[in-house]
Amino acid sequence: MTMKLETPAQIDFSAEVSEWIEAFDDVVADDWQHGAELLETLRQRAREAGVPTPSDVTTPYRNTIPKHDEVPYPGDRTLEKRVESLIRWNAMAMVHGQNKKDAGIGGHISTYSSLATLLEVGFNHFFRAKYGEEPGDFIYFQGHASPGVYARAYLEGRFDDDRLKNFRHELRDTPGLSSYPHPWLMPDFWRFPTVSMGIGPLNAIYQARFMRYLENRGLIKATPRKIWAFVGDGETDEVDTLGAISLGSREKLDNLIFVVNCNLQRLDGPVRGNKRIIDELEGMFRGAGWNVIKVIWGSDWDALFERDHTGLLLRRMEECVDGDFQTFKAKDGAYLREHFFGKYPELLALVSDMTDEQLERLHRGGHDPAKIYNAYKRAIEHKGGPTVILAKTVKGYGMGSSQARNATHNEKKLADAELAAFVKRFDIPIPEEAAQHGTPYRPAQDAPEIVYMQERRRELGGHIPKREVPKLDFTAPALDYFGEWTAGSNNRAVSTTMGFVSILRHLLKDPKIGKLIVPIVPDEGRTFGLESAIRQVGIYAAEGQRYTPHDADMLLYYREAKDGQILEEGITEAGSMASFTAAGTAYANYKVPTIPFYMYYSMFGFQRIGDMVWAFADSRGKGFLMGGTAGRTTMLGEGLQHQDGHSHILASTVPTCVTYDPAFVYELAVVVQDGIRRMYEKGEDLFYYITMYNEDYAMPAMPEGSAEGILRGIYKLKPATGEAVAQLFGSGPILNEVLRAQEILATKYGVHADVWSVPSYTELRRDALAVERWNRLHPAEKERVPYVLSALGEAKGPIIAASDYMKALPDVLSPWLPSRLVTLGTDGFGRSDNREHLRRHFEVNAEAIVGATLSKLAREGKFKPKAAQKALAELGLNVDAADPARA
Ligand SMILES: Cc1ncc(C[n+]2csc(CCOP(=O)(O)OP(=O)(O)O)c2C)c(N)n1
Ligand SMILES: [Mg+2]
Repeated sequence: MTMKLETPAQIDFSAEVSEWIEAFDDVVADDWQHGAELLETLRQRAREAGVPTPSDVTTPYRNTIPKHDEVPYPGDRTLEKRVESLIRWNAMAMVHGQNKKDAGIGGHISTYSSLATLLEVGFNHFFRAKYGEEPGDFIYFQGHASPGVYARAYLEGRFDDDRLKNFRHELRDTPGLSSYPHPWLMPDFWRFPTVSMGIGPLNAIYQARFMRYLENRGLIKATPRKIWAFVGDGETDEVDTLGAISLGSREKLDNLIFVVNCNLQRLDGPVRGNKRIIDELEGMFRGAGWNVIKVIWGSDWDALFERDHTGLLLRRMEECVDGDFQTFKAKDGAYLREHFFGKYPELLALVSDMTDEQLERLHRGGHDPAKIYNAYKRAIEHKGGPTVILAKTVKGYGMGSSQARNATHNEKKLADAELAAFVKRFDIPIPEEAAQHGTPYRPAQDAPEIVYMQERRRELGGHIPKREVPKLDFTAPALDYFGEWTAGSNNRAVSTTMGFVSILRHLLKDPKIGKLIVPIVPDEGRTFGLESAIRQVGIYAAEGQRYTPHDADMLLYYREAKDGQILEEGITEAGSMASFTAAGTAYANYKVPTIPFYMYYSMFGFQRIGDMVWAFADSRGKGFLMGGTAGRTTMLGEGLQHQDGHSHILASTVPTCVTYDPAFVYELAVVVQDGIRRMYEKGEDLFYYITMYNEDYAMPAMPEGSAEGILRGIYKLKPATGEAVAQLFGSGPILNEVLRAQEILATKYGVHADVWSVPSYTELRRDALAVERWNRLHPAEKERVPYVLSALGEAKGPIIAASDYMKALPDVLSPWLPSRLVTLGTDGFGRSDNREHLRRHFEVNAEAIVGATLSKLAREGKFKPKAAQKALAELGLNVDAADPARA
């Protein structure tokens, strides 16, 4: 039976509501966290009772931490302000001075000016450089705020004047300062490259997760260490920035703190002119389960809020969008009075006793150390998940007429009058003339403010940022350790992928280095046959396995464990790459030389996450990228999107990436062994890209003495049975087509050719370029010979190179093989079909290789042209087919 309810308007709840509120206030007055718990419990109860309780993801446009819950600021505000002013000046002077000297050299001043207080509170009170013997907090700085980080290091005495003067002058005679955070360029300073927007925050999330992984696997001690990521509000436009935030809450990463510098602007103008970015981000982060702390208004607003009993001030704030807030900061106090407070007489009255200057100086929360301190304190104390601090700031803060202007991002120089005003405002004791030239200023090391800042850092364990690489203490397994894989497969048809997985399992079992291996997969473990490894070492799961897997009664069940070793990332190549980055830099960041093997669909590697690979290289990352299901014609069936014929070309663009395209398991074993040796035993800053295939064939035993050739990029695999008049190059599974072509050429056409395996065109080219450079710079010395030429020696005749990649790959050798090289490759879009048809289509099968050899010999007068033409027909080559490069 349904009862007719009275409409709420007819019931007067007010007395009851007051009672509830009073009771709630009592609880909160005692402990706000109890209040939060009470509300949560009530909400839960309501849900059980069927009362709809959609919870808000956004809250009013005010600070999350109310004034009465703040703790007093523990630092010396005067000295800290002094230090901050000096840093502001030096950061600006550095950029300004450099652009005056060298117009167009660039740099940014407005970003740091918005970020300064947020960083300084961290440097003075939070960022720990050490936790006992363990490394300290990790800080991902906004990349283009680096002048401020340099300026602080300068005050700390870490850089001298010469170094500062070489900001963006890295190619001068004294060491420079790189434009942005680059461990490659400043390996003892920067840890994390961040300036490609979105990469810093994404890497920070996976770094936090990797830290837990190392703790849960017992490789490092658990510490209260935090990862701080300073992120631009414009930077949150990048999918990379927000795309993985749910991982933070899912994995309960309370070691992770994002600070979003909400200066409401990006490069061109407002981030959300017509909305409020802070509201948007609050909703997203809270929805994703993060603890959100908004730091919107500075302390001087508190008094206004207190005096405003009607809530009108908040209402006025919520009427404004970011475009308005930006305008208020770009204009003066009089404008704010008229256009913000002036809308309502009550608000005008509220500020009637304040001067325009006072109104102009009403700070935003991100410029108020007390507000920031309280937010940071709550963030580090928060348990059970990550925290984001949304701090409202002013871009170009203190930069006079540039402040909060749309164009402020690209401001490099201030006008003379503005410089004078800046120096005056921040009380920098240098003459006007010096100010105009951007002269840095550093008080003596015994000046009270310098003593103070140094003492704060001493207290927190030392200077930050700092990157240190521990002394090497690693012995790589020797090649005979891989004997099972260099011995061949005994005619059993296997793929290089299967070979690799068994090598990986062997490494995982190793009593010494096994625990350091970090297998990473983006939901492709089964594609690569990793089921047995999943059973062997388990999938990492911070909470263990809270369910009984349906296949629990099977041998190879889906095993998740708290100390599981495999990082099963799900379908996120970007996330997997971020894990690869954390693991590949752990040798420096955690002093634990983990060896990541990231196995993925080669097509979804370099072309998908290329910028992250670049940052990985910049970070001096080590490890193995294993591009599986590679090769445009070897990956059958899947078609255009999956068939990779260019990852080796993309990989070749990364200076520290060593690439190999092994045809046989023994080649792969040799490469993996040498990779571990070079990266971890010798300490070379390299990483490896190795392609793996899913085509099964018998793996031969390693020919005696071929290791050097494999590693350098070429060796003779199968000499001709008669006198060779041509040379055939192959790599990956296409090498089998080359071997078949050798056979056809000899038996059908009486043409003898040597077969060469070329596991790395890229390494051969790099060697040849280096040799050539040396020759160019030493014209009076005996000429050196590139490895590819010395390996070829007297080998005669044209060279036909067939590849499962674009022709551009073998073509990298053409400068050294003039008029000899004919390249067959897989330019063009892939197709769904089987290997036989794909190789015919792309003209990389044995028949096409034979045809190309005869054709080239004919052109050289060594084979009858008509006979060559006839042979093409016999071989079934369709000479009128459309060019696959464009088909
Ligand atoms: C991937 C990428 N795209 C573009 C840029 C160029 N860029 C550098 S800073 C910037 C604006 C940044 O705005 P925001 O994140 O809000 O930082 P703010 O300077 O305002 O603190 C842009 C577009 C870049 N560095 N990386
Ligand atoms: Mg911004």
